[in-house]
Amino acid sequence: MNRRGFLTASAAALGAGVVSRASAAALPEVVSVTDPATRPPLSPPNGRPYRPVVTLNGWSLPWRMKNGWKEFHLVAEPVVRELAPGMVARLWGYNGSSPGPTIECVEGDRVRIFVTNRLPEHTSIHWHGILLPNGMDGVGGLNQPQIKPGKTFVYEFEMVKSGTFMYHPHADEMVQMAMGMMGFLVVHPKDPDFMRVDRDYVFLLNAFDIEPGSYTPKVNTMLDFNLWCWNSRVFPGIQHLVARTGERVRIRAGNLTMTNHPLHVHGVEFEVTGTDGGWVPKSARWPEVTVDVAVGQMRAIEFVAMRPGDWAFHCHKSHHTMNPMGHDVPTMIGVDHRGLVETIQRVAPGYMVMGERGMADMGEMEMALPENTLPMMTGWGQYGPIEMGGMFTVLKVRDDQRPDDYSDPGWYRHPPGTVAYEWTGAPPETERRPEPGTGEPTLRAVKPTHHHH
Ligand SMILES: [Cu+2]
Repeated sequence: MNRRGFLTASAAALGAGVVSRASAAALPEVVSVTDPATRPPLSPPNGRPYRPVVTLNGWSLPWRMKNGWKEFHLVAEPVVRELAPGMVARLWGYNGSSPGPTIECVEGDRVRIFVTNRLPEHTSIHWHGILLPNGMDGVGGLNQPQIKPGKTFVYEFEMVKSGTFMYHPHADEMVQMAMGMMGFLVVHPKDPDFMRVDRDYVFLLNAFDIEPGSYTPKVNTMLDFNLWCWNSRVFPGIQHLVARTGERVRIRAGNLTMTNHPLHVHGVEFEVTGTDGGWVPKSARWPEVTVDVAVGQMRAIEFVAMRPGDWAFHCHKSHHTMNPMGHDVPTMIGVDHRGLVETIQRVAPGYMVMGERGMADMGEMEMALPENTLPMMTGWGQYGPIEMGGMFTVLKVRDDQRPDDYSDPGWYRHPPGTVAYEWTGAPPETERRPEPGTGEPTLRAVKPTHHHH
């Protein structure tokens, strides 16, 4: 799916799937995108120049300039979102999408954001991390009256500092965030060379609880979510990231789930260069390969893509790299249950238990699943099933990826002699286990150094 629909055409074009609805009043037109393809970076047609970001499986909201104000129009509404091929969810979002479109502007911009509510209940929008007048902060009841269904409110403020921010409702929050209402907000530096990178990816961490076979998230779930998403997508539905060897890459992730996510990138070492509080000074950075993004936090990481390859990029909580499974599945490792399962399947087709050899069998098993349900572990690589779901994707670094080309280069062609290979000599002989107290280090005993041929 990653090649499908990723448009490399002119940067300003939003491409197929974009619908413009001319507004009767003087409101800015409503731009709506309903398919989950990653759109190319939206180059600014006017206003201050900046290097645009790429939203994974998302897009940036166009604006209009009016008397020196940058005007955006967000519409809160029910949406249908494909989480990965084979599953769609009925969510709430903005302008046809969940998450809503990314809003990009520049330090010093005066911004006017119209928010129209097409939900069945009231809402509001909070601009997470933005320094603004108190009455624009969007906490319903505290800073403003709620936006009733059918009404439009206007937010106006100046972007006083650059950085990485988010927007989300501060009204019936548990329901509205559980339904997918959120979006990314990037304020670019006034000086385009400040913190300049070659590629700048953004996405939100979000989670849903959708029963296998159903379409709508359970909104009273507090912790026990079963779909762990980046921008309301799960592997293998999450866009791959691409970079050219030697390029400087930034990835910004904001966490609007109810738990933390240790994000782990293979093949690089990175530094945290920004939070939702601002940019991190050079003297305060250190090398990392995993960064924990806590609830309500945003982290911007930067690295130089040094080594070509297909590098895994995922949350390090292993249950977050899986799609839904029954919670009552017993561990059956070591149990021979073949006869039993066949018997049960005669009366309950589709019945299964966790494999006696672990769960890897499920990566390639064609199981009978309820409709609109994803396999627990899925996605194929060039060597077989990847056995992942949820918060997992691939960072593809290539020597020949052209600058500003975001198209998928396919799987990495490993140079000969650089792939782990099978040992075809004699299998190991029985290992020696020295008696305790013999003084012989255990470490030596497990080394296969005493083979007789
Ligand atoms: Cu996680």
